[in-house]
Amino acid sequence: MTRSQEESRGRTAEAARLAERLAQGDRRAIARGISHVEDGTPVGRALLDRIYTLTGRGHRVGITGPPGSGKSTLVDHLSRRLRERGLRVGVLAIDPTSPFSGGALLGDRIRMRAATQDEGLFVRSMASRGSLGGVAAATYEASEVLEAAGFDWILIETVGVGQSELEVVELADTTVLLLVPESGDAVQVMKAGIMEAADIFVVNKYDREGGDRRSQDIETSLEISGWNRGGAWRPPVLPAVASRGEGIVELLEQIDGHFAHLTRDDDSLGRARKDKIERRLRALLRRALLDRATRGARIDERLEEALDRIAAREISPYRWVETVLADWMPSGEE
Ligand SMILES: Nc1nc2c(ncn2[C@@H]2O[C@H](COP(=O)(O)OP(=O)(O)OP(=O)(O)O)[C@@H](O)[C@H]2O)c(=O)[nH]1
Ligand SMILES: [Mg+2]
Repeated sequence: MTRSQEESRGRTAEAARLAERLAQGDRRAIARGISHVEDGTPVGRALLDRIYTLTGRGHRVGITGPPGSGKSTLVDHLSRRLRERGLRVGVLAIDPTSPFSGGALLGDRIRMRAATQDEGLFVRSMASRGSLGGVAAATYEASEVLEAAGFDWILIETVGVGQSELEVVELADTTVLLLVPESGDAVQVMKAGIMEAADIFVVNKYDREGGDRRSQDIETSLEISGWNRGGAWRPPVLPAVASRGEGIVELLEQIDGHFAHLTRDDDSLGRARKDKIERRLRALLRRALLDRATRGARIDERLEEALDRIAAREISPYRWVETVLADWMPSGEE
Protein backbone atom coordinates (compact mmCIF):
# COMPACT_ATOMS: atom_id res chain seq x y z
CA MET A 1 0.00 0.00 0.00
CA THR A 2 1.37 3.42 -0.85
CA ARG A 3 1.76 6.05 1.79
CA SER A 4 -1.10 8.12 0.48
CA GLN A 5 -3.38 5.10 0.41
CA GLU A 6 -2.46 4.42 4.00
CA GLU A 7 -3.18 7.99 4.94
CA SER A 8 -6.47 7.89 3.22
CA ARG A 9 -7.44 4.69 5.06
CA GLY A 10 -6.41 6.28 8.32
CA ARG A 11 -8.63 9.25 7.64
CA THR A 12 -11.57 7.09 6.72
CA ALA A 13 -11.15 5.07 9.88
CA GLU A 14 -10.89 8.15 12.03
CA ALA A 15 -13.95 9.70 10.40
CA ALA A 16 -15.86 6.46 10.98
CA ARG A 17 -14.92 6.41 14.65
CA LEU A 18 -15.88 10.04 15.06
CA ALA A 19 -19.18 9.52 13.27
CA GLU A 20 -20.06 6.63 15.53
CA ARG A 21 -19.26 8.50 18.72
CA LEU A 22 -21.03 11.56 17.43
CA ALA A 23 -24.21 9.68 16.80
CA GLN A 24 -24.15 8.63 20.45
CA GLY A 25 -23.96 12.26 21.46
CA ASP A 26 -20.35 12.09 22.70
CA ARG A 27 -19.48 15.73 23.35
CA ARG A 28 -15.78 15.38 22.77
CA ALA A 29 -16.43 13.75 19.44
CA ILE A 30 -18.79 16.60 18.53
CA ALA A 31 -16.17 19.17 19.43
CA ARG A 32 -13.47 17.34 17.48
CA GLY A 33 -15.74 16.86 14.53
CA ILE A 34 -16.52 20.57 14.41
CA SER A 35 -12.83 21.43 14.67
CA HIS A 36 -12.02 19.18 11.74
CA VAL A 37 -14.78 20.75 9.74
CA GLU A 38 -13.70 24.24 10.70
CA ASP A 39 -10.11 23.55 9.70
CA GLY A 40 -11.24 21.94 6.47
CA THR A 41 -9.22 18.78 7.10
CA PRO A 42 -9.54 15.59 5.06
CA VAL A 43 -10.97 13.86 8.14
CA GLY A 44 -13.57 16.61 8.32
CA ARG A 45 -14.56 16.04 4.72
CA ALA A 46 -14.76 12.29 5.20
CA LEU A 47 -16.85 12.85 8.31
CA LEU A 48 -19.31 15.15 6.55
CA ASP A 49 -19.68 12.64 3.78
CA ARG A 50 -20.35 9.85 6.25
CA ILE A 51 -22.90 11.66 8.38
CA TYR A 52 -24.83 13.27 5.55
CA THR A 53 -27.69 10.79 5.77
CA LEU A 54 -28.20 11.78 9.40
CA THR A 55 -28.57 15.46 8.65
CA GLY A 56 -31.56 17.57 7.70
CA ARG A 57 -33.55 16.62 10.77
CA GLY A 58 -32.97 19.71 12.84
CA HIS A 59 -34.60 23.08 12.76
CA ARG A 60 -31.92 25.64 11.92
CA VAL A 61 -32.63 29.09 13.20
CA GLY A 62 -30.42 32.05 12.38
CA ILE A 63 -30.41 34.92 14.85
CA THR A 64 -28.88 38.00 13.36
CA GLY A 65 -28.74 41.72 13.99
CA PRO A 66 -26.36 44.61 14.61
CA PRO A 67 -23.60 44.37 17.22
CA GLY A 68 -24.93 44.57 20.74
CA SER A 69 -28.58 44.25 19.77
CA GLY A 70 -29.08 41.43 22.28
CA LYS A 71 -28.61 38.32 20.15
CA SER A 72 -26.72 36.32 22.75
CA THR A 73 -29.16 37.29 25.45
CA LEU A 74 -32.03 36.19 23.25
CA VAL A 75 -30.32 32.93 22.30
CA ASP A 76 -29.78 32.22 25.96
CA HIS A 77 -33.48 32.57 26.73
CA LEU A 78 -34.57 30.70 23.64
CA SER A 79 -32.34 27.76 24.43
CA ARG A 80 -33.67 27.65 27.97
CA ARG A 81 -37.23 27.44 26.76
CA LEU A 82 -36.39 24.78 24.24
CA ARG A 83 -34.60 22.75 26.89
CA GLU A 84 -37.71 23.01 29.04
CA ARG A 85 -39.59 21.41 26.18
CA GLY A 86 -37.07 18.59 26.27
CA LEU A 87 -35.47 19.53 22.97
CA ARG A 88 -31.76 19.25 22.39
CA VAL A 89 -30.20 22.54 21.39
CA GLY A 90 -26.96 23.32 19.62
CA VAL A 91 -25.74 26.90 19.53
CA LEU A 92 -23.21 28.19 17.03
CA ALA A 93 -22.00 31.75 17.45
CA ILE A 94 -19.97 33.39 14.77
CA ASP A 95 -17.37 36.01 15.46
CA PRO A 96 -18.72 36.95 18.82
CA THR A 97 -15.98 39.52 19.34
CA SER A 98 -17.79 42.64 18.30
CA PRO A 99 -16.39 45.82 19.81
CA PHE A 100 -19.74 46.23 21.50
CA SER A 101 -19.58 43.60 24.15
CA GLY A 102 -15.85 43.21 23.80
CA GLY A 103 -15.85 39.46 23.56
CA ALA A 104 -17.65 38.61 26.77
CA LEU A 105 -20.52 37.55 24.60
CA LEU A 106 -22.19 34.47 23.54
CA GLY A 107 -23.55 34.96 26.94
CA ASP A 108 -21.11 33.49 29.32
CA ARG A 109 -24.23 32.33 31.05
CA ILE A 110 -25.16 29.92 28.34
CA ARG A 111 -21.65 28.79 27.77
CA MET A 112 -21.36 27.98 31.43
CA ARG A 113 -24.68 26.25 31.47
CA ALA A 114 -23.56 24.14 28.55
CA ALA A 115 -20.25 23.36 30.16
CA THR A 116 -21.97 22.12 33.27
CA GLN A 117 -24.37 19.29 33.43
CA ASP A 118 -26.73 19.83 30.56
CA GLU A 119 -26.13 17.11 27.97
CA GLY A 120 -28.84 18.56 25.78
CA LEU A 121 -27.07 21.85 25.17
CA PHE A 122 -23.96 22.31 23.10
CA VAL A 123 -22.42 25.71 22.53
CA ARG A 124 -19.63 26.58 20.19
CA SER A 125 -18.12 29.78 18.86
CA MET A 126 -17.01 29.61 15.28
CA ALA A 127 -13.78 31.42 14.65
CA SER A 128 -14.08 33.53 11.57
CA ARG A 129 -10.91 32.16 10.09
CA GLY A 130 -10.17 33.23 6.60
CA SER A 131 -10.16 29.73 5.21
CA LEU A 132 -11.07 29.23 1.60
CA GLY A 133 -14.53 28.02 2.38
CA GLY A 134 -15.21 30.88 4.74
CA VAL A 135 -17.03 30.95 7.99
CA ALA A 136 -20.45 30.49 6.44
CA ALA A 137 -19.47 27.13 4.98
CA ALA A 138 -17.84 26.01 8.21
CA THR A 139 -20.91 26.99 10.18
CA TYR A 140 -23.19 25.14 7.86
CA GLU A 141 -21.02 22.07 8.17
CA ALA A 142 -20.89 22.41 11.93
CA SER A 143 -24.67 22.45 11.99
CA GLU A 144 -24.64 19.19 10.08
CA VAL A 145 -22.36 17.70 12.70
CA LEU A 146 -24.78 18.84 15.41
CA GLU A 147 -27.74 17.38 13.56
CA ALA A 148 -25.97 14.08 13.18
CA ALA A 149 -25.37 14.19 16.92
CA GLY A 150 -29.12 14.41 17.45
CA PHE A 151 -29.66 18.07 18.19
CA ASP A 152 -33.20 19.12 17.35
CA TRP A 153 -32.60 22.83 17.12
CA ILE A 154 -29.53 24.64 15.91
CA LEU A 155 -29.39 28.31 16.85
CA ILE A 156 -26.89 30.28 14.82
CA GLU A 157 -25.92 33.69 16.14
CA THR A 158 -24.25 36.07 13.74
CA VAL A 159 -23.78 39.80 13.47
CA GLY A 160 -25.88 40.84 10.52
CA VAL A 161 -23.83 43.37 8.70
CA GLY A 162 -22.00 41.76 5.81
CA GLN A 163 -22.03 39.38 2.93
CA SER A 164 -20.76 36.36 4.82
CA GLU A 165 -23.45 36.87 7.44
CA LEU A 166 -26.00 36.96 4.73
CA GLU A 167 -24.70 33.61 3.56
CA VAL A 168 -25.17 32.19 7.03
CA VAL A 169 -28.66 33.59 7.13
CA GLU A 170 -29.42 31.93 3.85
CA LEU A 171 -28.52 28.56 5.28
CA ALA A 172 -31.01 28.73 8.13
CA ASP A 173 -34.59 27.47 7.82
CA THR A 174 -35.85 30.41 9.81
CA THR A 175 -34.12 33.75 10.14
CA VAL A 176 -34.79 36.08 13.03
CA LEU A 177 -33.58 39.65 12.65
CA LEU A 178 -33.06 41.64 15.81
CA LEU A 179 -33.19 45.39 15.69
CA VAL A 180 -33.22 47.95 18.47
CA PRO A 181 -35.23 51.16 18.85
CA GLU A 182 -32.29 53.40 17.90
CA SER A 183 -31.79 53.32 14.16
CA GLY A 184 -28.02 53.61 13.65
CA ASP A 185 -26.76 50.17 12.76
CA ALA A 186 -30.04 49.17 11.24
CA VAL A 187 -29.08 51.03 8.11
CA GLN A 188 -26.10 48.76 7.68
CA VAL A 189 -28.27 45.73 8.16
CA MET A 190 -30.63 46.94 5.50
CA LYS A 191 -27.79 47.59 3.13
CA ALA A 192 -26.54 44.07 3.59
CA GLY A 193 -29.86 42.82 2.26
CA ILE A 194 -30.74 41.03 5.44
CA MET A 195 -34.11 42.75 5.76
CA GLU A 196 -35.22 40.77 2.74
CA ALA A 197 -33.96 37.53 4.23
CA ALA A 198 -35.70 37.89 7.58
CA ASP A 199 -38.67 35.67 8.41
CA ILE A 200 -39.28 37.26 11.79
CA PHE A 201 -38.40 40.71 13.06
CA VAL A 202 -37.75 41.39 16.71
CA VAL A 203 -37.45 44.89 18.06
CA ASN A 204 -35.41 44.25 21.17
CA LYS A 205 -34.70 46.62 24.04
CA TYR A 206 -38.31 47.67 24.06
CA ASP A 207 -37.67 49.01 27.53
CA ARG A 208 -36.04 51.92 25.76
CA GLU A 209 -37.50 54.90 24.01
CA GLY A 210 -38.78 54.51 20.46
CA GLY A 211 -39.76 50.83 20.18
CA ASP A 212 -43.18 51.48 18.73
CA ARG A 213 -41.83 53.84 16.15
CA ARG A 214 -39.20 51.35 15.09
CA SER A 215 -41.80 48.56 14.77
CA GLN A 216 -43.95 50.85 12.70
CA ASP A 217 -41.02 51.64 10.41
CA ILE A 218 -40.39 47.97 9.84
CA GLU A 219 -44.06 47.30 9.15
CA THR A 220 -44.07 50.12 6.65
CA SER A 221 -40.97 48.94 4.85
CA LEU A 222 -42.44 45.43 4.73
CA GLU A 223 -45.51 46.79 3.03
CA ILE A 224 -43.48 48.82 0.58
CA SER A 225 -41.13 46.02 -0.33
CA GLY A 226 -43.99 43.61 -0.85
CA TRP A 227 -43.41 41.03 1.86
CA ASN A 228 -44.89 38.05 0.09
CA ARG A 229 -41.81 36.86 -1.64
CA GLY A 230 -43.19 33.86 -3.43
CA GLY A 231 -45.01 32.57 -0.38
CA ALA A 232 -47.71 33.59 1.99
CA TRP A 233 -45.55 33.99 5.08
CA ARG A 234 -45.90 37.48 6.44
CA PRO A 235 -42.89 38.28 8.64
CA PRO A 236 -44.22 39.36 12.03
CA VAL A 237 -42.65 42.23 13.95
CA LEU A 238 -42.36 41.40 17.64
CA PRO A 239 -41.35 43.47 20.65
CA ALA A 240 -38.91 42.02 23.19
CA VAL A 241 -36.89 42.83 26.23
CA ALA A 242 -34.43 39.99 26.01
CA SER A 243 -32.56 40.97 29.15
CA ARG A 244 -35.75 40.29 31.13
CA GLY A 245 -36.81 37.31 29.07
CA GLU A 246 -39.83 39.18 27.76
CA GLY A 247 -41.18 38.31 24.33
CA ILE A 248 -39.43 34.96 24.17
CA VAL A 249 -42.54 32.80 24.30
CA GLU A 250 -44.14 34.84 21.52
CA LEU A 251 -40.98 34.57 19.46
CA LEU A 252 -40.88 30.81 19.84
CA GLU A 253 -44.50 30.63 18.77
CA GLN A 254 -43.64 32.54 15.63
CA ILE A 255 -40.59 30.42 14.91
CA ASP A 256 -42.75 27.32 15.27
CA GLY A 257 -45.34 28.99 13.09
CA HIS A 258 -42.79 29.68 10.43
CA PHE A 259 -41.52 26.12 10.50
CA ALA A 260 -45.08 24.84 10.30
CA HIS A 261 -45.55 27.13 7.34
CA LEU A 262 -42.48 25.64 5.68
CA THR A 263 -43.61 22.10 6.35
CA ARG A 264 -47.28 22.65 5.50
CA ASP A 265 -49.13 20.45 3.02
CA ASP A 266 -46.93 21.04 0.01
CA ASP A 267 -43.22 20.71 -0.11
CA SER A 268 -42.05 24.25 0.57
CA LEU A 269 -39.44 23.20 3.12
CA GLY A 270 -38.15 20.66 0.67
CA ARG A 271 -38.04 23.29 -2.05
CA ALA A 272 -36.45 25.90 0.15
CA ARG A 273 -33.85 23.39 1.22
CA LYS A 274 -33.22 22.31 -2.34
CA ASP A 275 -32.52 25.90 -3.28
CA LYS A 276 -30.09 26.06 -0.42
CA ILE A 277 -28.51 22.79 -1.41
CA GLU A 278 -28.03 24.10 -4.90
CA ARG A 279 -26.26 27.20 -3.65
CA ARG A 280 -24.24 25.00 -1.37
CA LEU A 281 -23.21 22.70 -4.19
CA ARG A 282 -21.97 25.64 -6.17
CA ALA A 283 -20.04 26.95 -3.20
CA LEU A 284 -18.52 23.54 -2.51
CA LEU A 285 -17.51 23.15 -6.10
CA ARG A 286 -15.93 26.59 -6.12
CA ARG A 287 -14.03 25.75 -3.00
CA ALA A 288 -12.87 22.39 -4.29
CA LEU A 289 -11.76 23.91 -7.58
CA LEU A 290 -9.89 26.65 -5.84
CA ASP A 291 -8.33 24.14 -3.48
CA ARG A 292 -7.21 21.92 -6.27
CA ALA A 293 -6.02 24.71 -8.50
CA THR A 294 -4.04 26.41 -5.78
CA ARG A 295 -2.46 23.27 -4.40
CA GLY A 296 1.28 23.80 -4.47
CA ALA A 297 0.86 27.39 -5.58
CA ARG A 298 2.32 28.67 -2.29
CA ILE A 299 -0.19 31.50 -2.22
CA ASP A 300 0.45 32.44 1.38
CA GLU A 301 4.21 32.52 0.95
CA ARG A 302 3.99 34.54 -2.18
CA LEU A 303 1.61 36.95 -0.56
CA GLU A 304 4.03 37.49 2.22
CA GLU A 305 6.92 38.03 -0.17
CA ALA A 306 4.98 40.54 -2.19
CA LEU A 307 3.27 42.47 0.54
CA ASP A 308 6.12 44.84 1.39
CA ARG A 309 6.90 45.57 -2.20
CA ILE A 310 3.30 46.27 -3.04
CA ALA A 311 2.87 48.46 0.03
CA ALA A 312 5.99 50.37 -1.02
CA ARG A 313 4.43 50.81 -4.47
CA GLU A 314 7.29 48.96 -6.14
CA ILE A 315 4.95 46.69 -7.99
CA SER A 316 1.23 46.94 -8.45
CA PRO A 317 -1.25 44.42 -7.08
CA TYR A 318 -2.56 43.94 -10.61
CA ARG A 319 0.84 42.95 -11.92
CA TRP A 320 1.29 40.63 -8.95
CA VAL A 321 -1.97 38.81 -9.59
CA GLU A 322 -1.08 38.38 -13.26
CA THR A 323 2.33 36.97 -12.36
CA VAL A 324 0.91 34.52 -9.87
CA LEU A 325 -1.76 33.41 -12.30
CA ALA A 326 0.76 32.97 -15.09
CA ASP A 327 2.87 30.59 -12.96
CA TRP A 328 -0.11 28.78 -11.77
CA MET A 329 -2.06 28.14 -14.92
CA PRO A 330 0.00 28.99 -17.98
CA SER A 331 -2.32 30.41 -20.56
CA GLY A 332 -0.78 28.38 -23.36
CA GLU A 333 0.03 31.49 -25.34
CA GLU A 334 3.75 31.14 -25.02
N1 LIG B 1 -31.93 47.61 28.03
C1 LIG B 1 -31.83 46.42 27.47
N2 LIG B 1 -30.61 45.84 27.37
C2 LIG B 1 -30.53 44.63 26.79
C3 LIG B 1 -31.66 43.95 26.30
N3 LIG B 1 -31.27 42.78 25.76
C4 LIG B 1 -29.92 42.73 25.91
N4 LIG B 1 -29.47 43.84 26.53
C5 LIG B 1 -28.09 44.18 26.89
O1 LIG B 1 -27.39 44.57 25.71
C6 LIG B 1 -26.02 44.20 25.81
C7 LIG B 1 -25.63 43.37 24.59
O2 LIG B 1 -26.32 42.14 24.64
P1 LIG B 1 -25.81 40.85 23.89
O3 LIG B 1 -26.83 39.79 24.09
O4 LIG B 1 -24.42 40.53 24.25
O5 LIG B 1 -25.86 41.39 22.39
P2 LIG B 1 -25.29 40.70 21.08
O6 LIG B 1 -26.17 41.12 19.98
O7 LIG B 1 -25.12 39.25 21.30
O8 LIG B 1 -23.89 41.40 20.97
P3 LIG B 1 -22.67 40.98 20.00
O9 LIG B 1 -22.59 39.49 19.98
O10 LIG B 1 -21.50 41.62 20.64
O11 LIG B 1 -22.99 41.58 18.67
C8 LIG B 1 -25.88 43.43 27.10
O12 LIG B 1 -25.39 44.29 28.07
C9 LIG B 1 -27.32 43.00 27.41
O13 LIG B 1 -27.53 42.83 28.79
C10 LIG B 1 -32.93 44.59 26.42
O14 LIG B 1 -33.98 44.08 26.01
N5 LIG B 1 -32.95 45.82 27.01
MG1 LIG C 1 -23.38 38.02 21.02
